[in-house]
Amino acid sequence: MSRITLSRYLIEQTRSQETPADLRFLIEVVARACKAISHAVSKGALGGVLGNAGSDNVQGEAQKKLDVISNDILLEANEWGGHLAAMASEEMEKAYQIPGEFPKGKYLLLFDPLDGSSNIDVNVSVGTIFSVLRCPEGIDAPCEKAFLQPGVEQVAAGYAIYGPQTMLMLTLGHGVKGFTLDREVGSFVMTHDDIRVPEQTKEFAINASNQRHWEAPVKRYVDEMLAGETGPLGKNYNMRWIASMVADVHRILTRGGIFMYPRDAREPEKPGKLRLMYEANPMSFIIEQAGGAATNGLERIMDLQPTSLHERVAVFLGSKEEVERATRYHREQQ
Ligand code: AHM
Ligand code: MG
Repeated sequence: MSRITLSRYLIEQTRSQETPADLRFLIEVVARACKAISHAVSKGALGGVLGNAGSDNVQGEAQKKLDVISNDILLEANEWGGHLAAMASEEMEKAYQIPGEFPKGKYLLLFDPLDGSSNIDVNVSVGTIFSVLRCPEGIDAPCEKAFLQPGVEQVAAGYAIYGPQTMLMLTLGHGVKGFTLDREVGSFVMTHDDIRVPEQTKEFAINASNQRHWEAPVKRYVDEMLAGETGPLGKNYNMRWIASMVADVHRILTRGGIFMYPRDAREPEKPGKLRLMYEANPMSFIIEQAGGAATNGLERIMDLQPTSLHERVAVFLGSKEEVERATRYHREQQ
């Protein structure tokens, strides 16, 4: 059987008129940038790319050299093609305007250029997460306000994972497709058609070192899972925590599970660690398109109205039954 590359998949999507040509081009450009990031990541110490860049991002986190390199790769790849109105990134405080010499398009691109960056220097999987929105009409220089659309407005989302293999997982709103990078040929090839998250699971992911800071519903849920088959859930659960959301979500897409990064008492003013617009929303879109669910403990993440570009949110996503249980425990607590 002939191989279906990402390009062929996108062209066929355009032919069936489900994907406009400029959106197809946008995804191809993002995929090309992800190949370049994969290449940079894989060089490691040989390429002199490990370690800190010596700067902080808008959230006050120390930027790694590869955070900055990945951000630059995505900006440079996407600024000239005429498909974007503006970009926003975890690594930039404000929206990035398309330079005046280039034409502008109708989409907004948001990304976390290198997610899981605490894992870079220890050679553990990291990734790129992206989300695509339409730019509201009549806006010439889209500022933060243009981006503040709920996740249900996303027209595409995906992530690249740089692990033992480099893969690109993509949704255009009708299911999730997985592509593996064939390094010899240089193209992404479809290897996972119609990915589905199993509805039930016996595996959960949470940073358990924060246990003393958790709210009561999370403590209850995790205690019940830890109680094993003689406990109220009647199952022996396994736990995994990679500390790269991309890698944890990828495992859940592949074999099920629930991922949790709850609000906790460390920083009461922040509703969680992860960012709504370029982490939680795209991952929620992918998980929902694969038959899973994603909430902030009370509401569907993709229904939340963002109030700022770098806003944080609590995240419970993955296998439907487990996300529903975690959400129910939060609602009962209200
Ligand atoms: P980053 O975008 O700065 O890399 O931070 C997000 C990461 C997620 O990938 C991961 O789920 C989480 O932070 C890990 O947090 P912790 O360090 O508490 O384990
Ligand atoms: Mg991240």
